[in-house]
Amino acid sequence: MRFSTRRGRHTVGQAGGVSATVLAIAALALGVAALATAAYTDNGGSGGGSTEDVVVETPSQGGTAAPAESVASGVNDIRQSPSEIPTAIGNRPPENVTVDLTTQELEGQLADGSVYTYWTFDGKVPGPMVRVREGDSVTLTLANDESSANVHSIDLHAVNGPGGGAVGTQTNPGESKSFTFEALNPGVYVYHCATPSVPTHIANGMYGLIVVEPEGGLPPVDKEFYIMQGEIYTEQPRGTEGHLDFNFDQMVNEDPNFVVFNGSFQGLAGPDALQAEVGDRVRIFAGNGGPNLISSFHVIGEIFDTAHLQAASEPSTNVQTTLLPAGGASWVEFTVDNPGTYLLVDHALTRAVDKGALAELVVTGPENKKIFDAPDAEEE
Ligand SMILES: [Cu+2]
Repeated sequence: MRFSTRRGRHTVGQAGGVSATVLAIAALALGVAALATAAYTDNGGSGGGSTEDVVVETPSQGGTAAPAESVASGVNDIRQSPSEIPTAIGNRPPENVTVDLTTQELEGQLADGSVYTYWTFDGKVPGPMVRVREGDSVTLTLANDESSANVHSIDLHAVNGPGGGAVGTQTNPGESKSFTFEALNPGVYVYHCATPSVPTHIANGMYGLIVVEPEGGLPPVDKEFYIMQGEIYTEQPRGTEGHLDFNFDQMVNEDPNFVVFNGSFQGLAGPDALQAEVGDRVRIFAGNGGPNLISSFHVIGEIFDTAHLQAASEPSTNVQTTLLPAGGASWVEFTVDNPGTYLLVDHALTRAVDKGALAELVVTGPENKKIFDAPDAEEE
C-alpha cells in the first residue's frame, strides 16, 4: 500500500512478495498446540479459582535447534506482519491523504503442507493497516491486479456514504477506481471487499483495519500490534496436503475448518511471535473480518487495562476478554510485567487450539516475582 500526505509520500506495508524468513509451521504448530494443551490441563487442581494456568516459558535463546521453515520454499507468505503498523498520527491538523491498495489473488501457505488461493489487499491477510486522522480527506484508489480472475472492491466502515465506498470501487482486473471521503468519526474500523458474493470475498482474505485517530492522536505506547481474525472454509479437512479448495456450503453453514489470525494456522508464533519487553505498554488493534463468527479475544496471562469495546471511543477498564463482532474491532492496552510467552486466542478455544486462532506474545526482561512467582514452573 502506498500512503501519502501532503508532507510526502512514503510506503507502508509489504510488497507482497515471498518472505524468506521462517521456521516450519509443522514444528511451530505442534509446539504451539502442545503449549496450548499445557495451558489447559483440566483445572490443574490448583488453579486458584481459574481454569487457566499461566504458561510460564523462558523464551528460547536459539542456537541449538536448527531453524526450520515456517513457510515452504516457493510458497507465498500471505501473513500480514503484526508489527507492520503505520506511523502514529500525532498532533497534526487534518490533511488530504491518498491511499493506494491493490487487490491480488495468490496461492499462499495456510498450514504446514497446505496452501490456499487467497484473495487479498496487497498480497497480505489482513490487508495493510490504514492510519489517518479525524477530519482527513482521504482519496482511496483501488487497483485490481491484471492477474485477478474476479472483480474486487472496498467498503470501509470508516466511511459515511453508500456502501462505504463499494458503490464506487467495483473494479475489473487490470483497472483501478478512486473515491474520496472525509474521516468524520475517530476509531478503529474494518474494511473489506464488497463484491458479490461478499462473504466469499471476505472468507478468502479480503479484509483489514483503518485506524482513524482523534484530534491530538492516540497516546503513545511502547508497542503496537495488528491482528485480525478470519475464517477459512475448505473443502478438505485440516491436515490435508496440497491445495485446499474453498467450500461455499460450509461457509453458508458457518462451519470453518480454519479460524486464523493474520491468515494462517497459528502462524504468529515461534520466530514470528509478537515481541515485547517487560514494562512495555502494549496496544493491540484487533479486528474480525469474519465473515460469520464472533471472536472472544483474550490474552492468556494478561488483563486488558483498557479495552475499547467494539472500538468505541470511551474505554472500559480491567477487561479479560473482549468481543470482536464479525466486521468489528477493538483496541486493547496492557502493560507486560513478567517475561514469558503469552497466548493470544479466540477463547472459543477449539478455534484456537484446533483451528488456528492462536498467536504468541513473547516478553523478555527481568522477572517481577512480587506480581508473579511460580517456583514449580517447569524449566526448559
Ligand atoms: Cu473481492
